[in-house]
Amino acid sequence: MKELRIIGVPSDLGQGRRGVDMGPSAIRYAGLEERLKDLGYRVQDLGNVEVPTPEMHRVTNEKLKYLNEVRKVCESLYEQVRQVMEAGHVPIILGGDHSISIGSVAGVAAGQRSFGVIWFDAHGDMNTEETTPSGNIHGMPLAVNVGYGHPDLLNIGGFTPKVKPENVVLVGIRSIDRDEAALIRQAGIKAYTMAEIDQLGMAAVMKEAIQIAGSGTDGIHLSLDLDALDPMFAPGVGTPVNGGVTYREGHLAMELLAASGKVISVDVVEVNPILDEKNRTAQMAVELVQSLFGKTVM
Ligand code: NNH
Ligand code: MN
Ligand code: MN
Ligand code: MN
Repeated sequence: MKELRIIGVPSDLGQGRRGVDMGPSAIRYAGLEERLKDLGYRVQDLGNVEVPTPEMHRVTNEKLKYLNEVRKVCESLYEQVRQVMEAGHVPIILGGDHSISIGSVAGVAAGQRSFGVIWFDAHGDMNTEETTPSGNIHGMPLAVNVGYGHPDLLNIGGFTPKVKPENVVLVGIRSIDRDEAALIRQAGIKAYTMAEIDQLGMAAVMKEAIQIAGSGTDGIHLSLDLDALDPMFAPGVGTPVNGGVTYREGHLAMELLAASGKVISVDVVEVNPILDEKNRTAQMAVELVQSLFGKTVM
């Protein structure tokens, strides 16, 4: 059985609302390590990557807020994830806002020749400096991972792109910016909207998603943005969008990924304890990760 390694990244540099920097603590407090040990895994928590506080820095580029700081955090995370991958273990990266996935996917790419990505999110995260409505880098990580964006972000790890767009799938989207939609199409990334999940069912969508990310590759990285879930089940996120993935749909998706046996790494991001209700969203995150690592009823 694979060994699991937890890495916390307490960053809120990539988005506008404070609090998501407390995500790693909230997810740990919800019992992540113990629940994974219950499933029979050997688990080690490697602690947190060092992250600067936004108050210590000034925004110099309104279209790429905290670019330098985000880059540094992602470089440290890249290094850690690469080492975990090279040791043959499975990294579980706890955010933090979604900008950290620039570092985690870079690390996975360094340790794994060929892989696909399933990006579970209400948003596309396919903005660039040219298309961003907010200047927040958490709206850009998927674009960077497939090769679009600022050179400072593309160059993390010294190579780009990190993953081939034909092995990338978006699942759960329902809030896409206009010019962002054009880039998703141009890149050729398969995207399953909530409407398609309604029509086809989550089982069929995940079957196709696993096919796209997993066939002809050596594994799948799951980037799990908790705002993919409906705010009813995950209220503690910075940018909630109604009409999301239900509790059971979320678990079904994770269960199908577990059954595929292809998951090599995972990000769990955007949990904001300040906006949460009694740590429900962090608990939801832990439950989803349990399903992802094989928890079944009996
Ligand atoms: N698309 C918007 C932006 O780029 C919002 C992104 N927010 C997210 N992404 N939470 O997952 O600013
Ligand atoms: Mn070891
Ligand atoms: Mn996201
Ligand atoms: Mn999102």
